[in-house]
Amino acid sequence: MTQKKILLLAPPAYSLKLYRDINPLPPMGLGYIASIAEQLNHKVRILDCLAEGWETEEEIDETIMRIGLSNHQIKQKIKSFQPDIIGINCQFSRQHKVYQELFSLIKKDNPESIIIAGGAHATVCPQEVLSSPGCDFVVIGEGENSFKELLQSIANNRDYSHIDGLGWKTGTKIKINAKAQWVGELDALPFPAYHLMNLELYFGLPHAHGIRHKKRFMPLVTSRGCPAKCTFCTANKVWGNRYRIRSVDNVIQEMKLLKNTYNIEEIMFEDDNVTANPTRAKELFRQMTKQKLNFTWDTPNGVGIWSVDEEMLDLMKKSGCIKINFPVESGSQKVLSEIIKKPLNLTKVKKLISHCKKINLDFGMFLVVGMPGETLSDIWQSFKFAAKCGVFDPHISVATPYPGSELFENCKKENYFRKPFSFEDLFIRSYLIETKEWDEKKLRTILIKGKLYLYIRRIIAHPSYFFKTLKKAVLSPKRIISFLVGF
Ligand code: B12
Repeated sequence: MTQKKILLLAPPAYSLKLYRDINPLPPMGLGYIASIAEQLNHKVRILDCLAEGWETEEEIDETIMRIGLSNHQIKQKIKSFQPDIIGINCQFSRQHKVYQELFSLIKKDNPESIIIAGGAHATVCPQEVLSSPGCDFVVIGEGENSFKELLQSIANNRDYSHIDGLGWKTGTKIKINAKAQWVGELDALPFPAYHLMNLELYFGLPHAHGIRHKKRFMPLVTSRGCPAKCTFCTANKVWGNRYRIRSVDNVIQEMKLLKNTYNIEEIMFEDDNVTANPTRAKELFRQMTKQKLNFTWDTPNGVGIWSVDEEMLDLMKKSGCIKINFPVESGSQKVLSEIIKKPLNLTKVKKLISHCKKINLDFGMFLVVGMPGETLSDIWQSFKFAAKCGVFDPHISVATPYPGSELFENCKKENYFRKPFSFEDLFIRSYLIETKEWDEKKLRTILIKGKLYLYIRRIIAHPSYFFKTLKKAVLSPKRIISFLVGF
């Protein structure tokens, strides 16, 4: 097979100017497909334009800036490597314009190169991505097998039209093979190509998908998919409908690589649901302790609470877990079961939180408000539920319909979008929808009232908190400003 030069690229990103609502993280998806390309003996490089250009801001308009390498810098990097194939990670629908920009920019200077898009956005909107000038192929969902077959076809000048989950162009027509096949045995996959990532760029950032506690941290993915089918989530589009796990041995091997080769001290499990198979999860945490891996770790995406019990919490704590997030989403069992469709019984949550307090394991709670069908009194129940559990600062998102989710289809069908849908609006405080129960104003009002209620409940539970915040405010007025902005 002819050896090709392959550049895998994580694009720059648009962010709010007010505060950076994006942060760099070692690009795991590109790491996996880079390893596949290396197995085929291609010459591979990974370029993370966001991390490499983290200090570079370009003003786009009054509210938006672009962070990352400039177009000129990207062109220079491409020129110096002269790749035959360029793979682009198109992860966020909100960033779709950056992807379009890159396709055109790269193709203009390198008309012979082949441009392949993959990632969560390319998965849910393959037609839109492929219709952008410059993009030659789209790989839908889990990328390893389709990418491998595509590289083999390109290198051997063979037909690729049979490849599972592949989108391509013939003249002006777009063809898409639906994604139907998934990796059967995750242990058979190579580890991500960490050696191709400039890891020092990420180390020491205070925020990387949540607060980091140690300088040298890494994301790690031990399973794919989630057995739940929450209506706002699109995880199943990328990973299919079956929850698949890596074996404990296989994960421990990767952990040892991270520890011994890269001196990693902290791990963030980026699984959609690391505990969904409790037997495997418990054994993993047992082995992390037994083998003295000594990682600090957390689960920024939260875990399926239904799969957690007190024994699991003990094992987590013992193996280095620093914080567990409970994605409760709603304090109304009706909303949870009938609207969000999460298989969680709320009666479990309070008991687990009490146990966290007992063993001194920090915890957080995720809530989502503004699901169609939810009433203002349902939303209020969520605030009350959080307070009852002793969680006074839950992370509250406003329901946002992402393409590919059941929620998105429902909002389209029932006309819940309050203005024409635009990819740019896809972030958690964009108030994209309204129903007959509420509109943006009512949601904003109830959010402020809810936060105030939780603040007061906190002071009732811990009167010293009031004096602490007062002291902090006097010592650092900046804090009081950010507190008010938070409101
Ligand atoms: C880590 C993460 C983040 C990090 C990203 C850090 C970074 N700079 O990359 C942070 C915290 C910043 C983040 C932010 C947000 N995120 Co996020 N995030 C994730 C998460 C949990 C993990 C990504 C990951 O590493 N996966 C593991 C790797 C192995 O999978 P992968 O990247 O998908 O790669 C595979 C395939 O996609 C494919 N592939 C990927 N790239 C390529 C390229 C080529 C060429 C090929 C062939 C194949 C290929 O092959 C890979 C191997 O199979 C995913 C959920 C998930 N489980 O994937 C959500 C996810 C990507 N995020 C999502 C969302 C919605 C957001 C936010 C909008 C939420 C918000 N707070 O508003 C913001 C957007 C930020 C912004 N301003 O644009 C959605 C995206 C949906 C969408 N269509 O936009 C996801 C899919 C979650 C979900 N279930 O809905 N996120």
